[in-house]
Amino acid sequence: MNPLIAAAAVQAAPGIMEKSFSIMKLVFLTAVTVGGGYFIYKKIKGNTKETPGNNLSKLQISKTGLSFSDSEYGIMAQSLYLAMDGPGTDEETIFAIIQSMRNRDDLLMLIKAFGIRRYGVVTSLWFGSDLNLVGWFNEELGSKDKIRVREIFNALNVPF
Ligand SMILES: [Ca+2]
Repeated sequence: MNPLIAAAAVQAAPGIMEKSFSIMKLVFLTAVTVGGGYFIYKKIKGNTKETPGNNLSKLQISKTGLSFSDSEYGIMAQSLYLAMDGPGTDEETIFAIIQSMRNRDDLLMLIKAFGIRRYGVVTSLWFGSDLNLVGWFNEELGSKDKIRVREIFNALNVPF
């Protein structure tokens, strides 16, 4: 090697090392920032999605104030499922049912009776995701109907 080029390379080496080190630092800091930001975003998003159906086993329902029998909640939950499953949405049935809930415990029982059901274009196959009633409403209803549902839920002290 030409001694002059070799000398230049030796001189340049620390600069190159320093440069690649600072690029690595930048990559690392970017990863930490983006990763951390995403984590916080998921945390906040997850919190705003906290709805009663998220943990069905934790639902505290007082059975003394219920307006319907267990099997009636089951029938209404099934009617909601049929109103939403497959193409289209039967909003009329959905609102008729949720508007007949007279108190918080009624609505929680309905959510519990609905449970977690597979939501997808082709249901009961591998596609889609397992959603509670709130999740199904969010998938099936337009924004105006969601506002109506939120009003009904919130009037019964149930988050939506
Ligand atoms: Ca549908």
